[in-house]
Amino acid sequence: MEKIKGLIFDLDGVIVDTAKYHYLAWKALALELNIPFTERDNEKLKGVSRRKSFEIILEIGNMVMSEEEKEKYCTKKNNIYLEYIDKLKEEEVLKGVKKFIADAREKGYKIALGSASKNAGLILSKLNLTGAFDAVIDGTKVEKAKPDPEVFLLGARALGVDKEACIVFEDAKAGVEAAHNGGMKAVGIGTKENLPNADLCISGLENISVGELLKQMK
Ligand code: B16
Ligand code: MG
Repeated sequence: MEKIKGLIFDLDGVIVDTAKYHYLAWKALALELNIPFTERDNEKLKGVSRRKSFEIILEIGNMVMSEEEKEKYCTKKNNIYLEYIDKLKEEEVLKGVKKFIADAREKGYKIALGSASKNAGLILSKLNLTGAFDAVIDGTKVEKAKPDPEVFLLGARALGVDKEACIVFEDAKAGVEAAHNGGMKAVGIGTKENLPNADLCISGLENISVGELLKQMK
């Protein structure tokens, strides 16, 4: 493995558990549309863009909608989601994340965010994490959704690091695939069962250093 110089982190499920707020917002919308939508269905939306998420929900309900209507509902969902994000607290940063990133940065690694969310900037600022990243690539900067590697390739470029010298931290299957499609290794945050293709799976960033992690990946 080439010497790793850049670390690229997904947001939802890696830095903070915003999936529960996405769920509550989609659930409210699904209820309005009379579509049965469970927490299990919500798993399918992880790492997936807002529009694609809504299309998956419409599929569950066997519903068809015009592009214009879809847009209207996506905006509605986002407004509900933003009410939750408004109340987001710094304490909600997942355990070990701040220390892991600060230590890695001190050791000279470049740090980027690679998220599908168009709200990533707002979320980072709510969590007091804006300054922790050398580059932030989010849903406002990409055209193609994961598993396309665009978000991570732009991340590597923004860090000024070769893509082969970057590793990605991801909690979603589509994200692991996106990393691999970009020629990068992926650390799965979760279980091997849920992320069978990840190069290494860990439960979270607590109690592990970047050095230890890279050793385990060899
Ligand atoms: P927004 P990630 C993703 O974030 C979420 O996992 C996914 O559920 C959400 O639909 C997507 O962001 C878009 O979010 O509606 O805020 O633009 O995991 O790529 O950090
Ligand atoms: Mg995620």
